[in-house]
Amino acid sequence: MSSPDLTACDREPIHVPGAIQPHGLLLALDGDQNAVAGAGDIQDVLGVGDWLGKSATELLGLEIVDALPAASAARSGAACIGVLRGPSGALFDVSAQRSGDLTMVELEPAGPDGARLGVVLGDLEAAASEFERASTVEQLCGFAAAEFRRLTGFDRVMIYQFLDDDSGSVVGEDRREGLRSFLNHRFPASDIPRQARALYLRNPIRVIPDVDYTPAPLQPATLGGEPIDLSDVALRSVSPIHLQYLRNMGVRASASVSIVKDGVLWGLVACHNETPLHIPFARRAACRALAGMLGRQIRAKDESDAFRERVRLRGFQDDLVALLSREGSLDAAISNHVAEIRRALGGDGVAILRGGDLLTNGRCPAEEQIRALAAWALNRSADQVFSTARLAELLPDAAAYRHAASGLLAITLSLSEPWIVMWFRAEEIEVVEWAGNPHKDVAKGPEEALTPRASFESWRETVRGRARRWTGPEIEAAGRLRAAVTEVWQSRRLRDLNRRL
Ligand code: BLA
Repeated sequence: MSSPDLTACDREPIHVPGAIQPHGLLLALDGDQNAVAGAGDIQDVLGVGDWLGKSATELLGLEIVDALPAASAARSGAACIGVLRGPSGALFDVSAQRSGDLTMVELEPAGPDGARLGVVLGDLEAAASEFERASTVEQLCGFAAAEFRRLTGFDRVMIYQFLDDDSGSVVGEDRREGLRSFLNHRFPASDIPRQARALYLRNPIRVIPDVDYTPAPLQPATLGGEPIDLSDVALRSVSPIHLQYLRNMGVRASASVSIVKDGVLWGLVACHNETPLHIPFARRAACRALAGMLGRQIRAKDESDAFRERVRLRGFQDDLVALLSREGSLDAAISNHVAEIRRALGGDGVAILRGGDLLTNGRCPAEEQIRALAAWALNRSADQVFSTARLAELLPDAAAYRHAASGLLAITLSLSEPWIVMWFRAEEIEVVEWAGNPHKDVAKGPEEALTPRASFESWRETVRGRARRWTGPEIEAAGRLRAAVTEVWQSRRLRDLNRRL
């Protein structure tokens, strides 16, 4: 898909679709609690004709209206404020929240007994305690898929993690027997455009009980000339492109819950069903809570991994600095311990260039390639550690030696001499299994409309020119190593100077 198409995807104003999904109804109340807009089958569900302009008391009854202020004050998202029995006897969960000057009231079919609070809380507690048993993020995501599936009853639940380039990978999955697996499959960034990701950070759960719905238009469509913002409305009508995407995938109902880590959208719990399926309010609230716990567990696991790695690197580094300080001359110390310097940061190779002298250890590019690379890297690593796991993308000449150095970590010790240390990581050819060829389906529908891709068949791509990533603790350790060597070097110079005086 070419880039103009992608930006067109990013521009679709999904927060103002002008309609809701028809399984519930929406009333927008003004400051005087009069209905100024609405959508859905209001007349039949509430048994009131001509509802526009009527007061919330007339439409919803006193009990609901009394609970409205509490909902407006709720700290996050919509609050369930009661159950309403329509003229036909059907029960509806009523939820409300503030949106600018308006109060948005939503009614949707109340769940069966399984959705009652006590049952839901029990399920939530059981799910959360399961999380505690996981020792790695990978295991945690596997457990999470199973627990979300238990909680929602969907055919398939996936834990979908966003990667650096906004593509994503399925890192956990639980599915009904007989369904194909998407585990470890990659999906391109364009499947979930930027404004959708921004909205999902703000509004953590979305449900589409039936992708084949007919949208129920808002009446009126605008207020004071502005379209009505449905960002936080659960019934918000969904982008038609995304509905087609789900149909192409064979999905009839879907839900997705945001996984937020440190204020950033880490991933989504993506749920699919082959037949229509609605998750009532209480169960959605439980999903939100469980996704919050999942985000915190992922952070805790990441932090403890990083802590362990820092301790390991510190050990290496302390040994190294002790070795360097013990020897008489720093140059001799460095040349005697190049292998230790390489290993300290997990390089497959290392090159140290000082003045014109070059020392290497392990798997390195050819000498003239190292010298050219050093000239390129010197300024880039002058003030801070330079690191990349995709060198040839920044320096096309490096493609010639990508087998030895697709990854580069560099520190400059002196610009004037010059003096630079470069750690290399070899290319690791990665076979990415995409759910459908992301390069092929540029399909445009009739009248140039954007369409999602039609096939989700596994498609393998071999990705070259990439190395194992340098971790945060490794990059920090390189910075500390630079400081330590500079310090040893300066104290030597001072000592030599004192001797000469
Ligand atoms: C939204 N796309 C989404 C959402 C998901 C995906 C999870 C969130 C909405 C939801 O809850 O269903 C994609 N679903 C996936 C992926 C997996 C999955 C990757 O299960 C993998 C496991 N989509 C396209 C193209 C465009 C596009 C080409 O394929 C744009 C031209 C758009 N996707 C698109 C839009 C939304 C979306 C606009 C927002 C839908 C909305 O919230 O209104």
